[in-house]
Amino acid sequence: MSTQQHECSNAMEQKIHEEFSTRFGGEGILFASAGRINLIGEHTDYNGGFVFPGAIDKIIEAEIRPNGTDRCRVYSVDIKETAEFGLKEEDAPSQQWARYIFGVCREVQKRGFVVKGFDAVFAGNVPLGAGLSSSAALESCFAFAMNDLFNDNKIDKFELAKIGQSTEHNYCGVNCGIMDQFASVFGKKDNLMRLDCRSMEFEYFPFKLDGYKLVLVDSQVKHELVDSPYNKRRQSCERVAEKLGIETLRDATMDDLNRIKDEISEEDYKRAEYVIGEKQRVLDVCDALERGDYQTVGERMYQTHEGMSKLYEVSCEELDYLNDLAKECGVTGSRIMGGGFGGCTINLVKDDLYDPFIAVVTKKFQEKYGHEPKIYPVVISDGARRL
Ligand code: GAF
Repeated sequence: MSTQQHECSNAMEQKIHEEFSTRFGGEGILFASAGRINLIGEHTDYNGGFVFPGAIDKIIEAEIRPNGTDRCRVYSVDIKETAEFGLKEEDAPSQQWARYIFGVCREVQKRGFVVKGFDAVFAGNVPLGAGLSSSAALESCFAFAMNDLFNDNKIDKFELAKIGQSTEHNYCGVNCGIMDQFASVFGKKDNLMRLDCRSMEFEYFPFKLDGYKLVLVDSQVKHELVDSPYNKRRQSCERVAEKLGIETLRDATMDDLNRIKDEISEEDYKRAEYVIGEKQRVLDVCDALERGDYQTVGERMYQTHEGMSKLYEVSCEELDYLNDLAKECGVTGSRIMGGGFGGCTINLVKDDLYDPFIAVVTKKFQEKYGHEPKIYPVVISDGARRL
């Protein structure tokens, strides 16, 4: 962890603890979980394909203590709001942020595990709406805590990730795949993870870039997946898979798709074409990384951007502009990251190009859109944990 991050997290812990002792007296136990990046493999998770994420040093921390009742009292330091709720289905809180926590509690209970009343204070430094999965970080932090505090850690880690995913489906209106919660739960310092979202097998890839850096450039166009076209993208893929008589697009080839071209809409065709290409790109990037072939990694990243922009149509003007700037500066690879509709580009930049690239992108973006993009160097870190 960098010194800066450590100080920041200490300041956050201190603030959390002050609020906890003022509101509830005494102290609780600290838990944390992380946001994530994804090197490549977008919108492949719910299609049974591969993803290649890692947890990052942007985290959510929560201080939690069982309170001996059947009610939960939670204070958000960042939003400066309290939510109080019971643990039955009809007790859902009205605030969206609190529904993530309530949903986690309910999903733990639905699986036959225990949740009792607790008091909690939490804060985070995962930028909201930037495509870094602040919601998965929140879900994983509380899922991990409920497992630790009330269930002797009997719930396995995949189930913790699924608890977060089901929370999105059942309490937040987003029909997401498993990538974000998986990354947030399984994240390991200095390692990316290649996950096969059909078999759920995964392997850690030590993340060492020789002569290159990864950096996120945040357009600050807020991405909001709730009630978004995200769910529509997923429906397109499911329609095509159904037409092909397969479970997911993992098993589809371009030949298969072309066979049914006349029976599906032009839009569904484009969505499936993107997914079929993206499945292969993840595998190509993993192989290329092992050979130290950053040129190929970068090319695939640009191809993903093109596909997400033109075929999957989840980009926006600002992100396309950031991608163009990266290309103009000679950046090795750049693409929109995460679900889309705003947020960040992820950029693979040669060490000696890093400073000039950041200077150009900051200046030109500011000139065009009236505000600077935010820059986040990527530090691959641990996922959910008790501190
Ligand atoms: C969002 C979703 F939550 C993930 O499941 C994944 O589909 C991603 O968009 C796109 O790759 O982050």
